[in-house]
Amino acid sequence: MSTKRKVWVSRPLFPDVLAHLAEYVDLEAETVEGTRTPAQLKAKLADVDGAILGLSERVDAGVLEGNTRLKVIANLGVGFNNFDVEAMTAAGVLASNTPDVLNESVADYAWALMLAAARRVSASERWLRAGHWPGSATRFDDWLGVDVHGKTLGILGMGRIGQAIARRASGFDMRVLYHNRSHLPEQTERECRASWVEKAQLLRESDHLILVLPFTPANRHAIGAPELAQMKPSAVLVNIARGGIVDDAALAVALREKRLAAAGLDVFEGEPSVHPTLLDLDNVVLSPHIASASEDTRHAMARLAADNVLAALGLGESARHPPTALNPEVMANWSD
Ligand code: 8YV
Repeated sequence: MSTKRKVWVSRPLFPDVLAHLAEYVDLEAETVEGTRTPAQLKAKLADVDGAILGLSERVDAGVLEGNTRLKVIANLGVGFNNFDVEAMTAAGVLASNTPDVLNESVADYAWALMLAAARRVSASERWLRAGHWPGSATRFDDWLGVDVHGKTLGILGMGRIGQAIARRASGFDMRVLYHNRSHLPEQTERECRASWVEKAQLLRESDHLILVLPFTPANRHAIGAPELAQMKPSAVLVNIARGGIVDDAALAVALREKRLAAAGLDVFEGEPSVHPTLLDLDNVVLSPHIASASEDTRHAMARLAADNVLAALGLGESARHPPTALNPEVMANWSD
């Protein structure tokens, strides 16, 4: 019988990362994407020392109940609203996420959505692909979007990703406003060329508003009908944070009624389902939660998740020092 620790990876992961894990542990890695019921997840976790999970897997007290073997679960994402960290701590399970390695790629993608939504990239491409161009020259006054350069960029949630988004704005000669619970240090504000404003002012003055908030119960529907009503009808809204931060039904109505020019959405309430009205509208660019999906960044996220698992199990280069643990204090109570 193997004396190696057992690790389960709940979704297909890069072969090099799996090979690295397999040097140290007895590895069971899923080869197809799939969702599991809480009971199935509970049964899987009962049988392993460590696991790497994705955002669609919710870890709470129920899933961990009676589990005396599990030591660590690494999340493949910086956001960890799928983890009840308190329950994990109570169960003696170390939790980790993947901060920082994705900041720049997610910031790039926020810009991609903002530019695509503002300049109607997706809608015009759909029109072209549908064969409408030949025989109907584009009119001079067709396909008019809104400019990005020289406008006011608003950022709601100014953590490390928000700051990376802000830094890109100087090349576009934009004014940058942000709202956050706390002000950034002056030095960081200077580097980002960003000024703190109240949320109401941010909503009123932003030509482009990018949401980068973590999902917490307090942030649910941080942008709903009342907030949308305060925005300029020419504004563009971008959500790369989490589904549920925007009231998608209210957004769909605002976009349909042209009370908002356009939106770029990478995350959705109840994803992978998308509000049907959003699917029908031409003034919204939609993508399937891929803001961090560059080759380099997804690799870095997977490696970081693997490093956390190995380290928590006392293996690999940083044994016992998981690099991005959310509750490192649990390790003090481990007997092995
Ligand atoms: C996802 C994300 O992890 O890091 C996060 O919080 O939302 C993304 O990077 C990734 O898209 C896999 O679902």
